[in-house]
Amino acid sequence: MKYIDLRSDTVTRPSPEMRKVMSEAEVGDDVWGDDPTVNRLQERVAGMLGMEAALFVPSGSMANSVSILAHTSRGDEVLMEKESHTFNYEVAAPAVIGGLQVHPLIGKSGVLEPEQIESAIRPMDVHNPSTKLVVLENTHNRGGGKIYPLDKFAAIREIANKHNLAMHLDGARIFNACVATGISPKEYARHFDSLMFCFSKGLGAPVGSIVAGSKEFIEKAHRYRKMLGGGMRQIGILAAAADYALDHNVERLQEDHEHAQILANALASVKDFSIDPSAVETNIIIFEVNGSLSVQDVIDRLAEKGVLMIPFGSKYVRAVTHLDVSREDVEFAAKVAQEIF
Ligand code: TLP
Repeated sequence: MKYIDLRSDTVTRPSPEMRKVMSEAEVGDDVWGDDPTVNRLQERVAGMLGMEAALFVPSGSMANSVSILAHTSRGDEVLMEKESHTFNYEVAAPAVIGGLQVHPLIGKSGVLEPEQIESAIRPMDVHNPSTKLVVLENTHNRGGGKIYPLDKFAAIREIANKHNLAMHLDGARIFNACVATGISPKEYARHFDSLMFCFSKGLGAPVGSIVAGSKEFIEKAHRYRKMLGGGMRQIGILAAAADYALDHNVERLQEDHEHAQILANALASVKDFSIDPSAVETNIIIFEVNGSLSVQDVIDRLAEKGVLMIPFGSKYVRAVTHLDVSREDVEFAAKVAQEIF
């Protein structure tokens, strides 16, 4: 049976064209700084983001971890949103590896108000941890692909400047936000000390994320990447896929957003599901399961018909559109959901 895999945009497979550029990539030992394809990619991304330097890392989780470590010292406090990826899905790395205290704040679809940040900053006192860093997420995964409004970043930046805090953006899906709003990656990055994004999600590369910031920040992040076992060797083959993804797979994210709308509208017509299609801003669809149905029932019955989604907490299901899912696939998934529920 053909499966329409909407579990995540991480499930995309490299296309034949992407595999071709990978096979032809010039490589060297990247731990020695010798891989020309990696070096070119890092320079390209730093330029795109208006940052001094960038560092290729194996995963989005490592990008966030090295960034959080590079901005802080043991015992510091980090502010982040309660539903953020860094708080929920990174195996408590800030606490375990960084010796940090995470202070989660409750946002609306992942978006925090500047006043919430300001009132969470601890005053200097012998009793208190030092608040050092704010981590934000755009688009927001558990917020249903919510785009963080740019003016909120600007307002939070002002507060951060006043209190000497660093700001890191988990921009795993930053290009979804850019394509949906027309705001450039540089315009988002301007408000942050560091920004990471993933090549391995909607951009369709098999592996890799990148983090950008000042030269000094990247030097620190580089040491932490080595400490965490992320120093890799002839990875020009991966950087070539990432470079190809930037050239070919950014603008087309708009299609994924259109497909998400088709699916969200269809799901909204199902009696036992609740979803507001106008809240679906990019490629992530989260809907609530009501009545006597359990989330697992929904997942299982869809899977029997070849449509894969994942549970997102006890009452919600997540579907994500991406470049390996066509318009026909999405229409089929929508029809299946409408027929069986
Ligand atoms: N997200 C994955 C899962 O881990 C939930 C997914 O399927 O959506 N930041 C954000 C906002 C993410 O969504 C993810 C991955 C990461 C960071 C981590 O990236 P990886 O998986 O490369 O470590």
